[in-house]
Amino acid sequence: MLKVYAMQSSGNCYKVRLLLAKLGAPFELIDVDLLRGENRTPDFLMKNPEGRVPLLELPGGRYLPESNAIMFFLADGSPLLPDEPLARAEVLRWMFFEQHSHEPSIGAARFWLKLVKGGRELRTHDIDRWMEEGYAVLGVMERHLSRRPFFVDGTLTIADIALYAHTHVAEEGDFDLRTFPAVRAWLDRVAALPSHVGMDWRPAAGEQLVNIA
Ligand SMILES: N[C@@H](CCC(=O)N[C@@H](CS)C(=O)NCC(=O)O)C(=O)O
Repeated sequence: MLKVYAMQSSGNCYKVRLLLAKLGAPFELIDVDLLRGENRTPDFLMKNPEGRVPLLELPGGRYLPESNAIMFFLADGSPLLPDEPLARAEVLRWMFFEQHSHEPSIGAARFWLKLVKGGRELRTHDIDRWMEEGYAVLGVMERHLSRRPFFVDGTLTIADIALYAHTHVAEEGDFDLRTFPAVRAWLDRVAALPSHVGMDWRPAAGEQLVNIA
């Protein structure tokens, strides 16, 4: 069975759980407590030299880190990752955007302002930059989504899942989404699709997942 090493409140880890719920793939979830340094033990660093979650363990003992690489691997062959080369490249385009621009501003703000005790004081010097870059990112998403329902090909793909994970909790990082109606409508659209699960969701032991993808 697939194993996913993760922290429940991490947006990057949520991407993988949401995708696996949609694929109906059974998996074992292994909690890694970053605040207690469980990601920096010699054993964990053997699995992922970067010491980060999420991390996928495949049967046979191979490991794959990086949330978007994990999704690209798991979604292959499903409707969540198109076969057509240009559509596939567009999915990658938005996943690179997510990692290069979105996660370092919107994801980082939530991590430090919501999840880390005393994070606001520790990272005061970063807040203005996160806000400037994060609102620019939301503007890009708003322009794109004002003319289409999803990021690529008019249908849900892993590009949407990558961007949804941190955007739906952007307010926990002090972002105000009121002036981004197309982004808000897209968030509602994604959450209304079958087999959607929230960030709190974890597979119960023996739970039967239904493949809708
Ligand atoms: N680009 C990576 C980022 C992974 C990442 O930064 N994970 C955080 C949790 S959200 C982590 O493990 N931080 C612990 C550390 O860097 O020591 C991904 O998308 O998976």
